[in-house]
Amino acid sequence: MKKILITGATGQIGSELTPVLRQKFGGENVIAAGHKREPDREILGSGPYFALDVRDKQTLQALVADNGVDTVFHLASLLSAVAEEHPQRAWDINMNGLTNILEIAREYRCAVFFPSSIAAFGPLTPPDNTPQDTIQHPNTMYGITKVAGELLSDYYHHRFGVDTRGVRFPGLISHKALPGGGTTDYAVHIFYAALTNKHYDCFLKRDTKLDMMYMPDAIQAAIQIMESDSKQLTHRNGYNITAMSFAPEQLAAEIKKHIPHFTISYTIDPIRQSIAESWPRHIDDSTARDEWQWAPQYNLSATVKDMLDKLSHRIKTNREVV
Ligand code: VAH
Repeated sequence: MKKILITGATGQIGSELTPVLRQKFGGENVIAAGHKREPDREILGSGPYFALDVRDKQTLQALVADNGVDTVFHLASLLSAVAEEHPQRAWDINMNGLTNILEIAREYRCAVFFPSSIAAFGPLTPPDNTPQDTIQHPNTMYGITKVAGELLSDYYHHRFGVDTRGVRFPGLISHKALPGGGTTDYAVHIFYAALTNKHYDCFLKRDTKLDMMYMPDAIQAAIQIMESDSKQLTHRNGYNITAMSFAPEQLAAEIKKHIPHFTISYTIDPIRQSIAESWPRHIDDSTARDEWQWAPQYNLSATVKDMLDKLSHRIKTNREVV
């Protein structure tokens, strides 16, 4: 990796991956592209940024060609809940965006990181210790675009030799950028609510167990798989990875250890509840651990402690929350 393009650079993953890659490879060598006209100061001030719609193949191609990009982290995507509200737009952005990236990668010999998700599984998938290779029959538009994305990425590798790689991310917890329109967003919003008014009204049922991961582990996974020896990767796209699995009531109990008066209530959002119930409760990530030594660092207690430390500092210093 020498010259990197990150699409979706202003999103929940992109806003943390961009500074880490710029630290590692040099600001000028990491081009950030996002749908926002005005990203946050950190991204604007540390390297090149371009406003970009990933459906605009011409602009995307010019960015890759003019900058000699050799690796693309393609993060631009509509997430699960908003994709159920706007399924046709989700297919357009998620699939035509990916097709543009893969076609340009084929022409300019770029490696491509594609983030799949546990959403690539569905109600027929074994929900506990979900195997790497099993039934994938998602009943959400987001999940359909993730399965299709995994298959298309595999195809471009086998048919055209494009170096495509990817993981199935669980719900991601982060303190830099708020997630936009996901089903697991409760696991981020709860921290802001706990610190600002010691109460959170959760849109998922108290016992809805889902795989989760703290963002530093997610960033490490994305970089580690792209730096792995290609010969080690038999699965290539869509590696199961997770760090922990918990339900809202367990997360609330962990937060209460730090904020004793914190309380949680439940006002269920039927759409996001039904999406969550179609996903596995806990996936088996032994294949990623075997093939490219995946190893998360943050469990639930370490995540809660770091999130509360970082966010309370942010709220105290009143720094922008992107
Ligand atoms: C979502 N955060 O909720 C994403 C993620 C597994 C969930 O893909 O849509």
